[in-house]
Amino acid sequence: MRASRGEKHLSGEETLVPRRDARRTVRTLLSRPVENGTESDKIVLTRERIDGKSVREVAALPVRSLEFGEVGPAREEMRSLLILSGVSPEAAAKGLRHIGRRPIAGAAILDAVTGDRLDPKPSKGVRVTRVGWAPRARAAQVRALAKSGVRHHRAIEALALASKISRSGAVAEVCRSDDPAYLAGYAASKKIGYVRLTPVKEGGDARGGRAVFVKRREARAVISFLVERPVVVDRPGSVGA
Ligand code: PML
Ligand code: MG
Repeated sequence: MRASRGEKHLSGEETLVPRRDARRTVRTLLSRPVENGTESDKIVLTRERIDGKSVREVAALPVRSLEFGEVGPAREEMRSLLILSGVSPEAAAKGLRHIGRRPIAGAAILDAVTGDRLDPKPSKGVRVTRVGWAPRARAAQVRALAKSGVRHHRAIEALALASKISRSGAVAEVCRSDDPAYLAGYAASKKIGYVRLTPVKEGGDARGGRAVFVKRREARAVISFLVERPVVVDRPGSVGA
């Protein structure tokens, strides 16, 4: 689902569900832009049937949440986590700048060494599609997150996306919400898992985005995995401090 107003991207969401849940899911997705308090003048929803045999099943990344008193130290920790995952300091800085700009519909693909943009349409980015939770795993993950005080649907959706992205061959990923009222963001990779950080922006700021860092020679393969490969998250990730 993509919601926009004029040329401006407002919100988007993907999911992959068993056929019997398709109708209900369509209704939920169509209600999101209203829920976010944004007024879209166009919503595009694509429903697509996927061949079950092509689906890859993965476990969710383990989750940790870090709370900071201010934005500065939270962003500094985000930067360190990217570097720990194998991103160069220069590329990490470019990624953090990207997620502080006006949102685009998809993720920016960045060279993990130079920080150069590698995706073919920089004004759009790459939309990570064909990913969703197996219903039982989702319910278990929702319970585990709730126990640690995380209740927003953004967290569960972002965790599915990050779990797919971490299996794409990408080095790491960083994300900040474009919802002006949602102040959490995360850094993720196979090495560090899914690390939520709060606050990564000041309230009222509608800038945000997602940057995926890759080895330059693998960019094409990563992009095709992100867009095409159906992935179901069928096991919840551990939730720690
Ligand atoms: C979004 O949906 O706008 C991105 C959310 C990023 C943070 C999710 C979380 O709370 O873990
Ligand atoms: Mg969004």
